[in-house]
Amino acid sequence: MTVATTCPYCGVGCGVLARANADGSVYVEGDAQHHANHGRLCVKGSALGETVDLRGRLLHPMLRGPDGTLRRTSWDDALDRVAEGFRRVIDQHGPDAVAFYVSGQLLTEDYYVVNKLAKGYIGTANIDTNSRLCMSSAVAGHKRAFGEDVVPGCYDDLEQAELIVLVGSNTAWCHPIVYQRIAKAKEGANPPRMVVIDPRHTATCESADLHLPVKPGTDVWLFNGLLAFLFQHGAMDARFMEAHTEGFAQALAAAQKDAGDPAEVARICGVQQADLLNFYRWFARCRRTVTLFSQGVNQSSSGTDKVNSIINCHLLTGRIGKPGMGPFSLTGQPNAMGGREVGGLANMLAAHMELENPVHRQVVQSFWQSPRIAERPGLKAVDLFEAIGQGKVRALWIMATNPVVSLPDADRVKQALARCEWVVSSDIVAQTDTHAYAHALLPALGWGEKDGTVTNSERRISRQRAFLPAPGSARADWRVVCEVARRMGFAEGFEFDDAHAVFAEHARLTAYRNHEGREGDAPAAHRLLNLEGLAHLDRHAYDALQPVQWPVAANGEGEARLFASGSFSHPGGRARFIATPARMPRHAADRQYPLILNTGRVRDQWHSMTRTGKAPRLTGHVPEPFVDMHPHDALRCGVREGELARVLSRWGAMVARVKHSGGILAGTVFVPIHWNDQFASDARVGGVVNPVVDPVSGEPEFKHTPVSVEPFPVRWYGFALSREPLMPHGLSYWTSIQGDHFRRYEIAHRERPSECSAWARAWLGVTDPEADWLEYEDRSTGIYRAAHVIDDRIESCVFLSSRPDLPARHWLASLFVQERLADDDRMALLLGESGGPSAATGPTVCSCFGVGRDTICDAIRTHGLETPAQITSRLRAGGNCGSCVPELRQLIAEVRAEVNA
Ligand SMILES: Nc1nc2c(c(=O)[nH]1)N[C@H]1C(S)=C(S)[C@@H](COP(=O)(O)OP(=O)(O)OC[C@H]3O[C@@H](n4cnc5c(=O)[nH]c(N)nc54)[C@H](O)[C@@H]3O)O[C@H]1N2
Ligand SMILES: Nc1nc2c(c(=O)[nH]1)N[C@H]1C(S)=C(S)[C@@H](COP(=O)(O)OP(=O)(O)OC[C@H]3O[C@@H](n4cnc5c(=O)[nH]c(N)nc54)[C@H](O)[C@@H]3O)O[C@H]1N2
Ligand code: SF4
Ligand SMILES: [Mo]
Repeated sequence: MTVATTCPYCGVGCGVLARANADGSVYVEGDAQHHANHGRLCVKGSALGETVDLRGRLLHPMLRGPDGTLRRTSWDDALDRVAEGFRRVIDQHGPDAVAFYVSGQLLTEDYYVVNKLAKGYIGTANIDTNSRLCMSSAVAGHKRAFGEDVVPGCYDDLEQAELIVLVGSNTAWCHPIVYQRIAKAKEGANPPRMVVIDPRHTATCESADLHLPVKPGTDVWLFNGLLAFLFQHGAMDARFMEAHTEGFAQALAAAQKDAGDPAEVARICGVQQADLLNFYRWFARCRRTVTLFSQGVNQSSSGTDKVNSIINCHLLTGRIGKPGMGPFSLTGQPNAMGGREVGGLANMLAAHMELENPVHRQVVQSFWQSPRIAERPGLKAVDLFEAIGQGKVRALWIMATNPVVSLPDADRVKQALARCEWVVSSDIVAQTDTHAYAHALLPALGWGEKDGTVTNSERRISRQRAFLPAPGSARADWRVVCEVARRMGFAEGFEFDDAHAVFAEHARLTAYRNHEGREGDAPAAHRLLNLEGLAHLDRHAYDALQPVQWPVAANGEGEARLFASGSFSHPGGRARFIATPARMPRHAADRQYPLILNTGRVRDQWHSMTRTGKAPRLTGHVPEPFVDMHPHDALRCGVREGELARVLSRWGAMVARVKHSGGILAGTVFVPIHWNDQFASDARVGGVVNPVVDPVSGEPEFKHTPVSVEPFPVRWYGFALSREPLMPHGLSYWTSIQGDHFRRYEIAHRERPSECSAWARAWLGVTDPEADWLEYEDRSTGIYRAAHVIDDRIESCVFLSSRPDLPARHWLASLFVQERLADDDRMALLLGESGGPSAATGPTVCSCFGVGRDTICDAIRTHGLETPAQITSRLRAGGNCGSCVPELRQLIAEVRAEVNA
């Protein structure tokens, strides 16, 4: 049966139609009825079917025994032990000695019950989430400006805008369907202008009319400068400001102080003054302007000020809540928004009520009928792990997040967890870097198995529905929380039969005494988050729920845009300008650490790769961890493209392959966040990142750490492809990559094995002297090649060289899908090159059809192709999900430049 569900990756929140086929495969396609995507899916969404198999899944509860190993146990035992662990710590050290660290990848129902358990029953607000690392600056900025955490606009605004500004957002790779909507609008009758503000030249810049490569961390200058410019040029909406805002004088004074002179702003931001003024003029002129922002804004020691400096410009021009305009925070995770709605952050209560507000506390407690209510804010993520390290927090339940990978100063996180008395992790996979420190593992239902709701960037609540059976003894996270709550003696509050019952309670709380706890009697004196129209859904209606944007009125209608009437959630109903004095990032580059480390995402991987790392279709685009640097810096550091380098900071170090994308500013380097100890020897960038946080939101400064880069000396390079997993441990460098019918290992080592043959046989596990073993060695050039063949089918192969220039992996990979090796293939294996025409395809660009860079460039050259559509019609590349279209555009430009040169 085909079900309509929602993609579990990014906050675009695309609708997916999914079905389990009789042969065990899973079919997915975009849901044409879903408003977020109208039938489209990006490459990650399209590959969802390849990620739901049970390889690597955590299927049963596990407890760590006295000998330190994890052993399977029954749910009863595990739940008793988890409850006992928390109870013991609370009895001895009080409620604030326990904590929950949860995730924007939980469903709203999961989030609701765990927040209720912590704040209403245990009585601690020590529940924080990975959304602290992601959205908390946006939340704080919204609250300061609007009085409530509200994204005012909707995706339709993108199609109605005249100007789209993307700040600190690699939308093409991280919110691909939003990007495709913008790209499509740009091909329409009234194409919007598009400006990208990002220190890197990313795929997102391919459709941009203007790219401002700002110096990292300088956005507040840029937007303060814009505010001053708009004021100076009379571009404000005085009536709107007068009637609906306050605080302008202070904000303007701060802006003029730092950024009154565009020449000075251009200098500080490191951009051409003419470009800066173009942007300012376009902004001044285009009433229908949407400013989208993401982690280049939020993940900064001035993240909240960055957000407000953007919103200030929208308030000045009255561009908010109306079609085609508004500040637009792009949500990272699929349900970061839902988590914010239920209050799953250490400084919130529930249903957009405030922890510090005594009326709100009373409202929530009386609704819950709970024995207590947390009275003061709990610890935010970075502080929480600090407190764990100090022994102040002694029991921790981690849910759907991988803090050893994703927190800053992540080696300290390891130390903290190692000290913690009682660490529980609920996850869907058995092995993660975090699980090495857990005492109990609880198997959760994953996407396709679980059932509930999520809210996307435009406030749209959609159902995730199950279409797969629960594997092993995995259970829904909310159910596990309720079981533990019951065992801790809190039965009454957690008697839910199904996800629907949880959702209904959450919806009722949003509507409950909604007008209380706000000063004044203006129409704004209520919480906008109100799901009144969903509070009385029966089970059937919940199952049939169509995607709807909150607030949801009693008649079930949602609202596309908020604040259109100019009435905001602050007492008195006015929006607030916030004075945002510009500040440089906390740690500056110095002689020892002269480069600035920027971190972020690549197109085809999701965070710590527990799901996307399984899909061969997704691993070809960027197979290995890399450090992207400017050739000048590489020269200075003594490292070369394709070789390995160590990236070091005051906090830690990691190793990755040097890359010159051409899109990076001198003085900065970029490292992706995805690789960790499950996939590489030493590529966890979180260990290098400084633990600086924004003073208002507590969000870490992930985009700005001073580092140095140095060669990682090795004597030989190599790779292996093997049908069976190999153990690469012990090698100086390795990355493990899932291929189609094989695993690939990129390796390097300090010492060359004295006997390559013996070493290779041992590593590939070929002990039988009679085995069909092909090998070739050239000692003068340090080249060694070997392959193991079983029944004429390739089983594994290994290639070593003293230089990183090894044969193309793509044609070797193709041998693994063949049933029989031809004689030519045997010869080619030993020669290290394919005889056939399909030889070098280059790294994957189009993951859907597996089309490589070299193939595409050849076609562009040979056939004089000029548009992505022409490439698609020749090679199919770009014709499915469209995620690679920005890169196709880039390749066309590159080939053209090459031809013109
Ligand atoms: N493929 C993929 N997509 C994802 C995810 C994923 O893991 N993989 N994760 C999802 C999640 S949770 C999130 S939060 C989003 C993140 O989505 P994005 O925020 O778009 O992604 P990032 O790569 O973290 O960073 C965005 C950009 O900020 C830029 N930047 C760095 N410093 C500055 C600065 O000082 N000023 C400005 N203006 N820009 C700066 C970086 O160069 C980078 O290109 O992606 C979501 N989508
Ligand atoms: N250096 C640096 N660090 C960063 C960032 C950055 O830009 N730079 N970005 C930050 C941001 S924005 C984010 S959002 C974080 C993300 O960082 P994390 O949250 O640590 O990353 P994930 O790999 O998504 O972790 C999700 C975990 O939940 C598991 N899981 C999946 N589905 C379920 C489920 O239904 N139930 C349960 N219980 N578990 C499940 C997965 O297997 C995985 O182990 O990283 C942050 N860290
Ligand atoms: S844009 Fe891609 S990852 Fe994001 S929700 Fe849509 S299909 Fe999923
Ligand atoms: Mo995120």
